[in-house]
Amino acid sequence: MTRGMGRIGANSMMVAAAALAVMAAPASAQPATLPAIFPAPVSMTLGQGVVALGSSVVLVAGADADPATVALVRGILTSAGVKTITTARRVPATLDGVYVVVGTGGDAVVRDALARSGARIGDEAEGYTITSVAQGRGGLIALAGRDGDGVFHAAQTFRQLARRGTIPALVIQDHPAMPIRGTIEGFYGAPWTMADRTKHLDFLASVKANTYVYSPKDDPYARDRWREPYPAETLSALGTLAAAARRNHVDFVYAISPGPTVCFSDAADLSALERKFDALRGIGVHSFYVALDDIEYTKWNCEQDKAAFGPSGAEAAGIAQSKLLNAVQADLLAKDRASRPLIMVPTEYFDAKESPYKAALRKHLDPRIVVQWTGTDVVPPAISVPDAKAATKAFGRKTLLWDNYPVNDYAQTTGRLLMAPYARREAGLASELTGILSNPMNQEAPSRVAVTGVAAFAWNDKGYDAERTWHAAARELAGGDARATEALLVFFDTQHMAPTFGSQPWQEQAPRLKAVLDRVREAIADGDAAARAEAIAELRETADAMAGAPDIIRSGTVDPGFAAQSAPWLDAMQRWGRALRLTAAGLDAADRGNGAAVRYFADAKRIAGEAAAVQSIPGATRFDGPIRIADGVLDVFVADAPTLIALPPAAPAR
Ligand code: 14T
Repeated sequence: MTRGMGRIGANSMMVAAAALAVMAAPASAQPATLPAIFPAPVSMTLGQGVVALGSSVVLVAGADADPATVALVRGILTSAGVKTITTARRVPATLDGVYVVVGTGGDAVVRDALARSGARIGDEAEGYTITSVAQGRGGLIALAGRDGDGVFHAAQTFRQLARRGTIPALVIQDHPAMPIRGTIEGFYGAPWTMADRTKHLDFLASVKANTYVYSPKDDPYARDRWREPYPAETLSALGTLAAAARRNHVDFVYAISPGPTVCFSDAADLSALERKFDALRGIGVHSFYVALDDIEYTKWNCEQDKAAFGPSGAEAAGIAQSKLLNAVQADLLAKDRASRPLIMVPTEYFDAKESPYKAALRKHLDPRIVVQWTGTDVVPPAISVPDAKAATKAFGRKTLLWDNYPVNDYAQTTGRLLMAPYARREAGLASELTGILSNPMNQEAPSRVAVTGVAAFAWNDKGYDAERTWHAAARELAGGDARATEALLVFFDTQHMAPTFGSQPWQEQAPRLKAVLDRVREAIADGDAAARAEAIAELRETADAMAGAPDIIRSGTVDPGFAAQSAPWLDAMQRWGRALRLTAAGLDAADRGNGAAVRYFADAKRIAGEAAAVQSIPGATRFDGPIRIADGVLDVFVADAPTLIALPPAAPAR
């Protein structure tokens, strides 16, 4: 636990104790408890009493409050069971009901509402303050943003608070640690569908992320045929997406990858790039990106570059790329004063080692241009503050981390979903990074497990708890249902292993399952009869949970997109669960000297064979192949089990 969380904890205990004393009288009264909010807010302090939302609420929107955010707050209230929402322009001194005030600190009604809790809005971009005070039978809740984004984030936190129906008196002060937080659809293989992307943008908003980069490697118009205009239909679909992003306070960034064919010194190619961006600007895109990863940078694509920049090589490539991108940056600003800085990923994106190429970028690339980098490797095992410091030094500016997690487009991820907690990024990185973009999986909904962690870490790296955020992601996908949440966690455990480009994985396989299987091995090897029976009983329950989880996940409580995109994994896990159940029956029979053990083990082996043969959906993921379920842990145990205990003679066949 970090120090930040500790402080919230200690505070809450003292204040909660006080609240309890005030409210102790009726037997039905629940103590006010500190809510769990993800991303973890910077600070959250309980006050005294609670505000029950009840059936009617008065909504007071500040004059400058964004109507879309106000509509969002209305929706949240309705979902929380509020039947009647009336509006007012002021809040009475003595509360005669529940008031919800929404707006920025520019509005007196908002400032006055905060003042009743002695709170004010901080200066940080995207920051917000939420206060709730209980007074008599009424209450006042203020959702106050430092800016429009801040009001929107306050509403997203309010969504989590309002689920309880009863909101404790509290003060939340919050703002992001990193200015850029989100995802880059930057993988190889089947791109997301427009429907996936639309849902993803809603999801990003819910975890207070603010950036989505469109950069699927398999969009021909963004890479191989980058000079050609988009078909009208695709362009219009991208425009719809950009509008969905805007509604969600997410910056939609369009990325182009001209590297495979570009001629850096050719004015016609600069024009082609600008024309492409102009077309996207025309449909409402205001942020742009040039990707120069995974290209050959030691030979020119045209003779003209040799004349302009000299013989090809890493340093010359750095100069040529800088020249082109600086021109693009200047064009963006000339056409749109409010345009955000251009973002780029360099050709050397996978380490922070000093090199002639990086020196050229440092020296020549417009300092306004944001540079991405993936860590100490393409898929690094961890990212530390010193790593990021080295990148700042090498690229001559704070970098925007491109985190290749949970992307599953490389050979080592064949047959896997990567659904371990987002871990091993050092607290303190916010001071060395401008932000983090996660490169997700071909599967959008399963990617949310890790991306929730990325967004929460980038929002508050010092208050981030990987494990609790992981649980929160499961709860969210399960629509708050406890049984479905547990089923998802059983599934995530079988997809816990995170490979790297090296031979050692950076996250271990199936830690929960392994602990159970280890206990069985130990009890059988060294335990007495009672210990063996207990361990085998636990194994049976674990197997039942695994065999039963897929039906729960497919039943509709969990996001249907999640079940569809993980279909072959759920199928395989169900079969593995049955194989493990038969293995438990075999061990139990053998332990009792029952000859049926042999048949149980044989059946387990057959079902395990079927489970191991389940294949990925052709084309849905990069590198098709057999689905892996807790591989190296589960398959090994099922194979080993019959050898752990002496088998009684098989029951004679009848
Ligand atoms: F630009 C980058 F930061 C980056 O990571 N580029 C690609 C990315 O599109 C891909 O999804 C990711 C994971 O496979 O890694 C990069 O692609 C590679 C890099 C390699 F070194 C693909 C194969 C490689 F051998």
